[in-house]
Amino acid sequence: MTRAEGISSFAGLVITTSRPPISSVVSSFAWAMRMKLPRHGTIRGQTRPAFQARPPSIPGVPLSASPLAAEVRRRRTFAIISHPDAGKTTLTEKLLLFSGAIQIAGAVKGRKASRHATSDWMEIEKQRGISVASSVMQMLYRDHVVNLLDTPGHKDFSEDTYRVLTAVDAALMVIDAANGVEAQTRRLIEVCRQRDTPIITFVNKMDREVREPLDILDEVERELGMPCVPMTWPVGKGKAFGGIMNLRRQAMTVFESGSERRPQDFDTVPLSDTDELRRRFGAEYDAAAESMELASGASPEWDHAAFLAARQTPVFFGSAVNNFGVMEVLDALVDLAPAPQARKSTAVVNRQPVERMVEPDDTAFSGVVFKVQANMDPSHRDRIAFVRMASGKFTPGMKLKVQRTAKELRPTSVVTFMSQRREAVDEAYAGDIIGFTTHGGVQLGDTITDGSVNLQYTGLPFFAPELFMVVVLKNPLRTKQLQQGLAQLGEEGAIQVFRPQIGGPMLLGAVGQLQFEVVQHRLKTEYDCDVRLEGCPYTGARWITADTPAELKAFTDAYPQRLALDAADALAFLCTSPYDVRLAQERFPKIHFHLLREHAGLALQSAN
Ligand SMILES: Nc1nc2c(ncn2[C@@H]2O[C@H](COP(=O)(O)OP(=O)(O)OP(=O)(O)O)[C@@H](O)[C@H]2O)c(=O)[nH]1
Ligand SMILES: [Mg+2]
Repeated sequence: MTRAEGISSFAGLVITTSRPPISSVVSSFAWAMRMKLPRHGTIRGQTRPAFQARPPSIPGVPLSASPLAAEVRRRRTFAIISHPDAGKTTLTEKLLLFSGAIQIAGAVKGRKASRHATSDWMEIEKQRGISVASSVMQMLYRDHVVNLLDTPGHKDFSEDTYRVLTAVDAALMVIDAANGVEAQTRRLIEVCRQRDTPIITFVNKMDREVREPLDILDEVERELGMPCVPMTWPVGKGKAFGGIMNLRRQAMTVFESGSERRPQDFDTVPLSDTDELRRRFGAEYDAAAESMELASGASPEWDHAAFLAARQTPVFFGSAVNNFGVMEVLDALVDLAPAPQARKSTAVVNRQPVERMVEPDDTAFSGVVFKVQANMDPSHRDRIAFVRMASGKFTPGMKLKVQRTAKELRPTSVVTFMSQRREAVDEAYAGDIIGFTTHGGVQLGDTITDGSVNLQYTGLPFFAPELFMVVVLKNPLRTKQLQQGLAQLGEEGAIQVFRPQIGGPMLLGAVGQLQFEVVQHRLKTEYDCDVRLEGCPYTGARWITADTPAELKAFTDAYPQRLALDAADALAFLCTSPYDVRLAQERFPKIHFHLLREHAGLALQSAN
């Protein structure tokens, strides 16, 4: 295929594809799914606490359903989100510990630590003590299958976090009690709100000198735009942190520091025993009881349906590093968070796109690739495609199909994850995340089915990068390895890789500066390629489509120096200033300039 044919066939593909109206960058995440309002499940207690042990059933899934529905009902899939350093990875580790999935929790920071956090497995994460990529973990807890996704907080890696949010049914938002709602948390809240993702709030680091709980609650409420319902309430903070009052169990759990403790090791005192509480915690107890009274008076009663519709958030307090207040969150995830819901897909019938809701207990297997990760296991050196299942049942040996290319897949080993530890899957259902080895042919955003249905999920975004660097290889003999490394890291979405049409060195495009550092580091450690990154004049890119091949050709002939193909072979126009784009638009009014690319260029948003 010639270059011109490649471009026009790409353009043709886009034109025949329907695209949802996307009005803003953020709204593009509001992919298929909108939470269905449950018909039941509202819990209203007569007196506080209004939080009861278990909702009568999981809304949205009838109780009398098939074995498939029963499996769906016991699944919970959620992401842990927040600004950097609020304690997501620490909390993840403690959730894994309490569910029995790991024996000893690793520490996030500290180069001396012999054990690192399970979810921070990359070399660079261990060195810096930050999460660079999302990780997926599955655990069993109280007969429920809990799929947990730890996300990176740093804004430079936010594309990964946004992709994860398309794959979950609920979010656990971690707030650093000293800092309140920080900038990146605010952005993530916005994404959750666009998709009506239910949010559970955990206020962390109560063992530090932090802000007043009422103050934090007020801020969360304002930023979230939804009422908070406290489920636990702290007594004191920092050195005087006494513990948390559990409004559900009507007991106070007494704080003790240390990361070795299990939930049963903490002392408890009934809330009715006020004399004892006053004796042990003095003025701190009185102040806490008073502020709790105020908070309860100001917040609405617990309403499960409102929570599922993202109109209310339950709030928990604790100290993740001290294993404190964590069990309450794990129980809430099982008791309150929704089971997998129906997802909107598009099927092409008579060349026309038709919307269809796919129920999680539909028998046909379907799912979306929301993450690709190379070199998770140094001894394997392979690439894993992560699929969030939306419907059906997976069993080993099953044939799968990539909807975009209609190619068949016969994955030999399909796994679930304990971070980098993989276990063979016996069976998996909607909500589960399964991974299979890919040797190319699978892209981020691909819909995978068992071949019995014709549908496509959309909603996985790629943003036009704003930072660009040229890659210069220090040792030219490593060219092949560099090409392989860049192809694989580009496919992962770790960075965007552009091949200029006129040839010359590859360009890297990023949303944040740290992405460059990570890619440089990974090229060296994973592909043995020493590279230098040099500045270049580009400050933006727009993906290009046209209605006819002739129009596209006129444009590409006019700007041969400015065109590049990305990892999905989508054509992009590189610009050195916003005026560039405006000028090009004025010259070629029929060309479409897109700020967002969706999966494989199947749908694009026009720049205004
Ligand atoms: N004092 C105190 N420190 C905590 C607590 N929880 C976490 N930390 C510390 O906060 C730091 C950041 O914790 P992480 O779990 O790495 O935070 P994160 O949200 O995963 O950070 P990113 O992945 O980089 O966004 C670490 O040094 C933790 O030990 C807590 O309850 N109390
Ligand atoms: Mg982390």
